Amino acid sequence: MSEELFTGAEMVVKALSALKVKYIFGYPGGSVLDIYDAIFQQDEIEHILSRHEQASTHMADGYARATGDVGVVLATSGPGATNCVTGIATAYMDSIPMVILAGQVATNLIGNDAFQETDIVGCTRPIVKHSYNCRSLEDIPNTIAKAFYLAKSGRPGPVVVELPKDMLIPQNKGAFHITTDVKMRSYNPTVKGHPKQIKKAISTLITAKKPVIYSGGGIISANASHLLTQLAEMLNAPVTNTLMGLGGIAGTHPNFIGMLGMHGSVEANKTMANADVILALGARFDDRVTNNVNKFCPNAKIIHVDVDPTSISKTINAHIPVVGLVDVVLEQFLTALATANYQQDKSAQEAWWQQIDEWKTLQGEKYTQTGQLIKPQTAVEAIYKVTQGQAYVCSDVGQHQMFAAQYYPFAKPRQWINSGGAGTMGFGLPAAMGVKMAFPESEVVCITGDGSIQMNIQELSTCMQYNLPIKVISLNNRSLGMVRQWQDMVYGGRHSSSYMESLPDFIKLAESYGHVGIKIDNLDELDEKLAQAFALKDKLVFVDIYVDENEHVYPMQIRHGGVDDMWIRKGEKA
Ligand SMILES: Cc1ncc(C[n+]2csc(CCOP(=O)(O)OP(=O)(O)O)c2C)c(N)n1
Repeated sequence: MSEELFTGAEMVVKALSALKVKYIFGYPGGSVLDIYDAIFQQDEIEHILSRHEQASTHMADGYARATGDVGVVLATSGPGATNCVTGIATAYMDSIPMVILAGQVATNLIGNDAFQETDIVGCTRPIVKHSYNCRSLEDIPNTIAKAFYLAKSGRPGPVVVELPKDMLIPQNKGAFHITTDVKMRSYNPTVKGHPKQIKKAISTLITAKKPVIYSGGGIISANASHLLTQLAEMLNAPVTNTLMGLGGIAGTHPNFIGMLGMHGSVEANKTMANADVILALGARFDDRVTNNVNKFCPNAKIIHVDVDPTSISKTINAHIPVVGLVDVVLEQFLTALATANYQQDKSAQEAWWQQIDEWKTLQGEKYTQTGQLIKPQTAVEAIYKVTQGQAYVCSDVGQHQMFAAQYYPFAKPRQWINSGGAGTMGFGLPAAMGVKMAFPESEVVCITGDGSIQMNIQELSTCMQYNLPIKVISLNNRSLGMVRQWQDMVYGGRHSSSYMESLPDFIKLAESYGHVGIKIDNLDELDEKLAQAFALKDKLVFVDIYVDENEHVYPMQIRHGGVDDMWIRKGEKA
């Protein structure tokens, strides 16, 4: 009996099915119409039609961040593919597993400046983990399987697969073979930490007098939160999380001392600056954490655990590098501790915690709410209350993002979804849509700003089509608040292009897409109207909260200073 033959387009869909894909986020166009036709003729995979390819990438990204699975994007050649670039860069910066299937003109036209021809592999080369040009029909299934494997394994990241039109058309057919259990000789990320390094790390940790655990997004992507929490409790060590690592340990856990870095807590940054041992777990010492690298934590011995060896000692020299998957290395640490006969210096520990508690009081009252004009921090605390701390919180980029990070203590990993590395405005709404697709029964909130929301507001239409009852909450300060804050603090208050002198009526806009809009502009109605919004379980509600436009995000590291050189209030340093 002869083997059944398939078109390349059918193979794409069959491969995705074999890889257990549920959703493709995309937008059609000439070069990928055969794939759309193949999608139409099956019902295992659902295609989600965005209104802009950038949004498709953020949806796939949000889906990947919430589930840990690979997010899948499909775009046509040329402008469809280039519209994905910002989303690919966003995923790359935060190590998010994503596969982007990009159409391409037929192979005989490549290089001819053909209609909708862009070298998308070339365009995205610096912002992908890897990319593939499919040049043979039979290669399609295994190329896609490899792309998935690369996207998810080791340090995750986006992988582009370019599919020329002639590989997809009905005239060309081939046999379908796929190996989903991929092994690659040329790519073998280190899994286990080297036993000698584990031993060194453990003896350094148990003799530390002023230890701190600094953990990042790697803890979230490795599903290692429970191990981190266990280690912190065993060592009785304080834990600080990066913006990407929030939720890695519960925000209410007694060992958690807050976020560190540019807008980190006073106690977290002071603890880092004065520590004798820093255990960095799945974090990369980026500039939003370190401030001036030459002044960074001069007295600390640094243990750095990361699956990506190029991240170790990239900006800050590690005394004890440990290459391996952070969950596996944490298991190794815990086993070593369980079998080691050790005694920690209890009085040193007590003194260290006492010192940290004193630093906690430094910032005192974090903000003051007076009168009816709502402070953005008050709004975030009200959102925390009404969602009982259980919602998935997606954010855009700006002051609202930092207020959300500071005032919504995240109970669990993957609950906080934001663009940390790239800082992509326009990320919040589509990312929230991806999360809602993954967890339709969960409350999903998008905390946004009046600037950011306008960068992908067209997706309100997609939310209607797919019935995604997200709560979009805009902390509306009538300005690009974070830009204005920098202009206040660094540019003598010269507000160059940080005010949008015309804003839409967001309530009417939401209504025009078929959703509900609620405006809140005084404190007395904040809790009640938020409760009304969240009671509308089956509706997308756009809540437009008028907040104090003069508020700044504090604490804030002082530029070029050490990690703990901070403004704690307007005009006051820690
Ligand atoms: C795509 C993109 N363009 C520009 C910026 C620079 N930027 C960072 S924060 C910000 C202001 C954001 O304003 P808004 O969304 O209203 O939030 P707010 O700071 O007022 O809370 C800008 C312009 C960015 N991060 N992303």
